[in-house]
Amino acid sequence: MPPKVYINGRLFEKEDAKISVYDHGLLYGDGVFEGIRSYSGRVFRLDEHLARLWDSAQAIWLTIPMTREAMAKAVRDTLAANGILDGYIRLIVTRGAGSLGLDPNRTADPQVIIITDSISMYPEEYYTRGLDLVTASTIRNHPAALSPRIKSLNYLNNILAKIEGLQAGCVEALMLNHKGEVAECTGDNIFIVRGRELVTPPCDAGILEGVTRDAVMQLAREAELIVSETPLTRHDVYVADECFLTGTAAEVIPVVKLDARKIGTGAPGPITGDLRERFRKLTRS
Ligand code: PXG
Repeated sequence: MPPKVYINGRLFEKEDAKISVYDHGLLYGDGVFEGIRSYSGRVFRLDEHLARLWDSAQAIWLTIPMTREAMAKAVRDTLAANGILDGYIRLIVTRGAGSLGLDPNRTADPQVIIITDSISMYPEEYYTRGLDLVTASTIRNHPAALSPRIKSLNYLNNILAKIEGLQAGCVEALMLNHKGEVAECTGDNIFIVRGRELVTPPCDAGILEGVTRDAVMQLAREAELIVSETPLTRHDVYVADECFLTGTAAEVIPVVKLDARKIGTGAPGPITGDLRERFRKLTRS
């Protein structure tokens, strides 16, 4: 069955799913988005993703032209129309078509797009061996320039860091914030383990508040780990017992090297393994 894409309340065949070249989402990255997973027909933390989408829109003065309930229904209907049980959902709201100037008042209606597809996962060996990371020289957007808490269509900041990682042979790269602290990776949040303590940078370190990050902190508390949101330096990562990343696509993925320093034993650690297992149970039970 060819995929069907939702645009403004209608389903289009993939090749007919088109928006204007005058859309400010294309011209300026003026819009917001979400990446969501469906497991066995259940959408994981849809309310949290919609809350973040609405917060991102609010922060850029973009009014989403439907209710959250209608959006939730549209997501489920699009999954159903495509017969997808386990997959990936990309929700996009653009500012809409306008003139070639920046002025968003010259744009017409915001476009609401829902793409559902199969999920492209990291290969299994990355989970069993763990990832090597490098620190990108591109720092995360300064929160006073463009808050990393906004999941906007302008992802150049992350893409530049991703290219640096790829050029160094790494599929992810660590990004520091404007203070030189550890922020997050290009599409994943970062955690370290010290003894029975799990530490991740706080939201005001200039990060996206990941939905997976939140779920993993909750699981860690259930596992009776001490969980804290504390500013971290690269040194803290170098000397950690374990390190892992969280994200909608990656779920929980171990990190075994940063900037050619072996972390812990150099193999995925037991607490990472336990949290990965708990996350799998949460999403697949
Ligand atoms: N930080 C950033 C900058 C992200 O973009 C996360 C953390 C993890 O958040 P969630 O809510 O997913 O736990 C993200 C989200 C991709 C891709 O293709 C990745 C994201 C979004 C869109 C595409 O790798 N990550």
